Parts: sequence; structure tokens; C-alpha cells
Amino acid sequence: MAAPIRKTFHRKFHSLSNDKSQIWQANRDHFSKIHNRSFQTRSKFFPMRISLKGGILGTLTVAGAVTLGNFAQKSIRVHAAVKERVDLKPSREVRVPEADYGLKLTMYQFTSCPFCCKLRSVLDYYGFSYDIIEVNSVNKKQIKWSDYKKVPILVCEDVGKNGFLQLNDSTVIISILQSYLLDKSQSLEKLASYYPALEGQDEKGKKTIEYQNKYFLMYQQAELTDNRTKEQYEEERKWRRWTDSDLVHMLSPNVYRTPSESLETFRHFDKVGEWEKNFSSWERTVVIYVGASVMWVMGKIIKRKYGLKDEVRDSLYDSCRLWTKTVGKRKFLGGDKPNLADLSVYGVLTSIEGCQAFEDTLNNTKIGPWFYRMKDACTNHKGSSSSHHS
Ligand SMILES: N[C@@H](CCC(=O)N[C@@H](CS)C(=O)NCC(=O)O)C(=O)O
Repeated sequence: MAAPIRKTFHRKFHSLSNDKSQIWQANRDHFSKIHNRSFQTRSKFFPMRISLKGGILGTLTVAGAVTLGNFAQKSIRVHAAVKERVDLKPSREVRVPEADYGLKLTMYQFTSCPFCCKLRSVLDYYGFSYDIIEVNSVNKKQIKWSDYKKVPILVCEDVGKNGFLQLNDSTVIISILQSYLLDKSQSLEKLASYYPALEGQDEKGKKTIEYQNKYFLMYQQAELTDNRTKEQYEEERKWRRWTDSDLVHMLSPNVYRTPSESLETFRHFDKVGEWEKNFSSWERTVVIYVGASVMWVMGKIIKRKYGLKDEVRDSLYDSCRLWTKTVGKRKFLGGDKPNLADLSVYGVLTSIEGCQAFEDTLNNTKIGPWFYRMKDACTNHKGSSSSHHS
């Protein structure tokens, strides 16, 4: 029988959220499984010493061969995966020549996934250049090389031992990029190690992955390069969290509200995701019709799970009104410049831009002016290094 054991790793890092001198101990919970098999050292036929020596030698030889075999197999798999990955042709190349961060980034996405939209709003605001690979949401063949099967995935080419660094989870990726921008002396690889993945199970026994510290920004030795207060960082974290735990759940029940609204939404995604260009015509048809039916059902499940009002539009309006009220008289939640909470809320909402639900939201709430200020900031890369100095 396999028995889980629990190891704890301690890692030191500084967090922007607290006193600068405070050192945090990040406990990295790592679960691994060991086989609870006992080895026999005493033999019936040989004296114990010989048996033990032979046993050890034999075990070492077998273990060595197995390890070598596993290593060879793994490296063949890694190389095949790398080749498969680099052979994919980008669906779109975003280039911002005036802001060169010296990073070669590839984003794997579904165009209209709210988490992908959230990450794109950060990439665009800061003016990162990146390639986009559109993933087929039904067969996900473009991320076959990855063990992590959700999008977005951001790959930094030419970094790390496999020749690329894979970053998972929109919130983690955003925290890593922001921490990097605050102090570029920190490598992305090092920063990624501050957000360990914790595997667990939900109430139905389904495997879940959570990332420790995901709303926290990290720096090592450098002083902060911006002068925000502790309260401002806290506010930013609170609303980033709210985006993931509340706002995002308003979307599916609204855009997939009825079978016809669901189909209309998928037809819209087909257009904005340029599926005609990226997928074969049968793949496209399957994604549209299967997707629209599945998501209509999912919308109902999400509505119940998160306790949305019977008229789901009202719940969406409530969230947008709450956000507008929180921003208040400020231009952005971050003040004169958007912070990560502004970028998260904006990004998530862009995923339904063009859908009837968004049109209705603009007509029934006062979120419009803030939303279009955000659009201007992101499409014009106002957070790029070139804009900072101008
Ligand atoms: N916490 C993740 C959530 C990502 C996520 O759930 N993405 C969805 C698309 S909207 C996905 O990839 N679903 C595919 C699946 O779960 O197999 C993040 O913020 O990136």
C-alpha cells in the first residue's frame, strides 16, 4: 500500500506586503508517495553477511539500471515534448519594440478564457512582447507537452535546464512578472520557486492545485522601486483575490444564460479567437457546438454553486457596481496608474466584451468610464518602461 509522507521545506524570502526587514518562512508542503515495501536482508541459503553484501550490490545495480532507464526515458520524453512545442506556429505575435525586457515569451491560451484575458492585460499594459499559441479547448493538443492541463501557461524560452521555463496559473504568473519588474536582478526561475504548487483534493476527491503566496509580490535585497504603502499593497491583494473568487464566477452563468445566448457567445469567440485560421473546420464546428452545449449546463452549475441571483444579470451588475464604488473618485484603484487589481478586473471583463452580457452591463452600471480608461492604458502599453521615463 502506498502511504503519503509529508515533508516541509523552508525557504526565506521578503514580501512586499510587510515590513521590509521581515523574513518570511515559506513552508513548502510537499506530498510524495513511497512504497511501503520491506526488503529482506536475511537469506535462508547464505550467511547473512554475503546475503547483505550481495543484496546491496544487486539492489544498487538494479536501482542504477532503473534510474538510468528512467532518466533516459524522461530525457527522450522531454526532448520530444520540447520539439513538439517549438514546432507549433504562433497564432499571433505581439511585438512592442519600444519596450524591450529581453524575454522571449510564449503564451498558451484560449482567447476568451478570463484568466488568459487577465494575464494579457498585464502583458499588454507593461508592453511585453510575446507569441500566442491558441489552444483547442476540446482536445488541448497544443499543450500535450505539458503535465499542467489548464491555460494560461506562459513559457519563457532559453531559461532553465530544459531550455525553457514553464509558468502556470494566471495569478502566479502575474505576481512573478510584477516582482521581476520591481527588481530585475531576480531571475524568473528564482521567483517561480517562491510560489510552490500544493496538490490537494476537493470535496469530490478531484485533484486540485493551489499555489502558495500567489497574491504576494517578492523581492530579495533591493529597495522597493515604487513608493506604495502597506495599505495600498493590501488593497491590491484584496481585490485581486476578489476577482478570482467572486467576479470571475459571474461570467459563465451570464454569457451562457440560455442555449441561444450560449451559441451566440461561442460564435463571437470563434471570431475573436480567429478559430477559422487556427483550427480545422471540423475542429471548429465541434468546439462551437459541443462548447456551447457544455457551457450552458456549466453556467447553471456555477450559478447554483456561487449562489447567483435568479436573474443572473443582477449579480453581474452588483459586482461591477461594487467595483466602481471601491474605485470611487480615483482614476484607477491604483491612483493615477492602474495596479494589479485594476488590471485583473479589467482583464477578466474583457473576456465577455462583445457579448450581450457586457453590453447590458455598460448600460446598467457606471463601470464604462473606468473600463475605457483601462483599455487606453493597456492598448497603449502605458506601463511599459518607455512610458515610465517619458
Ligand atoms: N487558477 C487558474 C485557472 C485556469 C483555468 O481554470 N483555466 C481554464 C480555462 S478558463 C482551463 O484551462 N480549463 C481546462 C481544464 O480545466 O481542463 C488560473 O488562474 O490560471
